[in-house]
Amino acid sequence: MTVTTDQLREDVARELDRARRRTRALTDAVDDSELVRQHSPLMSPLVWDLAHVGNQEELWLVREVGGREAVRRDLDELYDAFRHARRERPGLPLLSPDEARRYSTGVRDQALDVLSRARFEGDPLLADGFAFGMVIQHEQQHAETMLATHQLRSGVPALAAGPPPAALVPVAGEVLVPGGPFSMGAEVEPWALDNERPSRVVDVPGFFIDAAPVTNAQYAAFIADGGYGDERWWSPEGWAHRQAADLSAPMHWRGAEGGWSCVQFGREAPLAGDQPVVHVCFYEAEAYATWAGRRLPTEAEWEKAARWDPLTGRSRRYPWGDEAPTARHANLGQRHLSPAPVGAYPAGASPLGAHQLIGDVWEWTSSPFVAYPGFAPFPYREYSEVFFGSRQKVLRGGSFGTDAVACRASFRNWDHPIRRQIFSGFRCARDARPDEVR
Ligand code: AVJ
Ligand code: FE
Repeated sequence: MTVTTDQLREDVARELDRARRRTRALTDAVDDSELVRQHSPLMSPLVWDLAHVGNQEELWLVREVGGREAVRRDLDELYDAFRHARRERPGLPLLSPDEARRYSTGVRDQALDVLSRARFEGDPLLADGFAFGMVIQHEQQHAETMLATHQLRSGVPALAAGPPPAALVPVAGEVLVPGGPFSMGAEVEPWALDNERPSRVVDVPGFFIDAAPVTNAQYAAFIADGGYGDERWWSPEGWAHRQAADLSAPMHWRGAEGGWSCVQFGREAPLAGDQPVVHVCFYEAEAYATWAGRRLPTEAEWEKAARWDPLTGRSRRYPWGDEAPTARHANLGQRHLSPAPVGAYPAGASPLGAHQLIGDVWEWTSSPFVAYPGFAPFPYREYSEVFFGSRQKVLRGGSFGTDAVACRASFRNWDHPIRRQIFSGFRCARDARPDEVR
């Protein structure tokens, strides 16, 4: 990056502050008794996330970068995600909400002092402010996790936001992505995480991908056609899970055929047919695609559709170019508490005409989460490496709950194929026949 040290410091301080305001908004929205409660065995109590983001910031910015004394070494064990599964976290002797707030604020004061003295040279951990960027993305990732916890909570609604923008253009059908090589993975992305690297050239045969994510109305047609009862559309594992978990509609849908509503952050409303479907697991996405005579895109296909510029052959940072996301480009950053209707972001479309690849819903791909060739863990194995080969699936593109700082067209998310408490949707793809590629 060609920014001055002062500029970088200013950018980092602003992003740290934005992340903390988001954390505080999500945790101040409910009273303390709710912060310590577990709303689902899939999720931590919010008070755990609150102190965990502070603990990671202490480990990386205060101790590692700053070379300073521990603030609270005794907390490392409690807030280590690998020591305690989420379901066990409410039983731990966690900091109280006030203690957690004070702890994270104390760490932040020290991190800002470390920032004011940081040199950003020599040390790869500090180049372009990477360690700060990593901690900022970490806090924003937990902000999305905390938003998913809010979605699982019952009781009086605690969060509010304006409705998403209306559709501006009609978007339907599929777009052809011509076959050929493209550069996959992060090249010049200063805050790209280890699993996005190294970039390499991948040859992707021609394929078609949907111009938009699958909508609620489209998904309801699959249900109406008996999709959940027809084993033909499901993979063997998918069918076994569909039976065991008794799936019959996306999570948070209520009612029945013809009269669906959905519950979002404690408010029930009629299902918006033109919004991307959200809260489906990988197996549901896969079954829909098979029913539709299609398939899920691979991770490489998704990234080529999102980044490849047919005019220059270059890979962009985002579908619309290299410019950071704004409110015109994508539904990101918890500005709205739902996906936006298909067609709401024409300014965010790719050169080939694929819309809403970034924002709205995370999109399941058919690819397992594995290392790119030449991968090196950086700076810690537990971010990505320990999850490679764990049969988790890659999701791409970010959701309405994802912050822009933790979202780009090379960004890789992953989860178990049964998970649907996350803001997950999908779009379909298919091979191009030889006569279709010319
Ligand atoms: C990349 C979203 C799968 O939440 O498990 C947070 C991000 N890693 N703290 C997760 C993460 C460590 C991670 N995901
Ligand atoms: Fe974490």
